[in-house]
Amino acid sequence: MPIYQEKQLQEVSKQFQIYGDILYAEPTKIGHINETYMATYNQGGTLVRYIHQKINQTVFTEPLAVMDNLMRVTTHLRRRLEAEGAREVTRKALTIVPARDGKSYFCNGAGDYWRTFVFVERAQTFESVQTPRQAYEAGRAFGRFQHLLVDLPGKRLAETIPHFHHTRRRYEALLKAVAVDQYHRAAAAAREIDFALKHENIVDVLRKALDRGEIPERVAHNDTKFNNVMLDWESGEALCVLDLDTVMPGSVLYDFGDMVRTTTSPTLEDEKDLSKVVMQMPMFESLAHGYLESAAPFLTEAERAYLVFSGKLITFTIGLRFLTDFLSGDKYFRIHRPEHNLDRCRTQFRLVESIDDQEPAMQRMVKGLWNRVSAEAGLGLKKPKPAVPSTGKAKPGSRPSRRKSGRTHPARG
Ligand code: GN1
Ligand code: MG
Repeated sequence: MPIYQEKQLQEVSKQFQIYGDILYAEPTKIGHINETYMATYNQGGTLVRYIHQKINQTVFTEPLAVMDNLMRVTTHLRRRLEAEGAREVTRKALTIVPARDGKSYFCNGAGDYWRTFVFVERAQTFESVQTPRQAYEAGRAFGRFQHLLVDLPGKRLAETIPHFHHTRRRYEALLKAVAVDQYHRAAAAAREIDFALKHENIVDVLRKALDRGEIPERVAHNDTKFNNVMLDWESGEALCVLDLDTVMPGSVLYDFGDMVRTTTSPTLEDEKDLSKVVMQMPMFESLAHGYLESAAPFLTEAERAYLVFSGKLITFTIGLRFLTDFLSGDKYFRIHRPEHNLDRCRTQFRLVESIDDQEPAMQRMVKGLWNRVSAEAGLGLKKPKPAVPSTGKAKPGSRPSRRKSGRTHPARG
């Protein structure tokens, strides 16, 4: 990871409308793509923190489009929250600090694009889910995010990474990497390649449903990893979601799928002991419960029908991407050890198997939860009756307590 010299970062920091003297800046290890620093300033005797981030232009080739999307999305979120009378809005939607010239970014002489965010204090992110309550909060946070953006005004958002969740294209990219085998790694990944080939039958399902209009295109986050959710130290509640560079037209199912991938297994994304990788039903139940509660106002019956499948497909798709990157010399995802991307791929594929094994039970769970959530919404908020008829027994989903406090570790930015 090319770490910026502190002196250079100090120069960058001066370009933003921050009223204080920078004391120090530390790189944060979160995320595989951008370069992120948490900087501490002395502002009139009080320490305040900001995030400075350099956009990875190999991945985001149109940084201006990224920043334009980001401004539109964060402005809209803030307006909607203010209209609701929300408190602590700067903890609930990312706030972009303008550059000295009023732009949302600073571009230096080398052509690097930097942006600055207000640091959300007394909150933190986690790499893996510790409790069902956290899974519930993640589901609720992203469902709410999607809901707040349903009426985003203006033209269609830019596609910051075209065909981002286009599984067929990801699959073709893998085939190409296998054929070229530039780094002579295909032999080491023979089992994983075989797994990918055996699952070709799932690659087109969501794409086709979108193409025939069965499910709508919507503004989606597209990178709903659990570590992109900020949880309040005290209440454990989700405050806001981070990492908005891939917010663009897509499907809410891409988001739900990536939540299943990152909240239901107790393991990290690169766990080496595959026996520990498992889709845990209580986590899925809480995740789906939180999500359905906040997405109920807009989610269609067809979207609900694909929720479980999306978990399998997106996990598979990210697995394809890790595998392709491994075969292609680890050019895309930052790695911290040899074969890191292969380990990540193995974890994804193991999780795909685990979801596969439990798919019918997960489907029943979603149906039961929906019956409950929509009935509650119908009683309390006078929502329309659910489109899905009540079938069988509704599972008694454990609605996690909203009171239980979260862990109180220092935030890492
Ligand atoms: C990347 O940088 P990070 O960790 O937020 C990637 C996601 C992957 C994820 C896998 C722009 O996200 O699509 O799911 O790694 N983001 C981009 O951990 O490619
Ligand atoms: Mg990201």
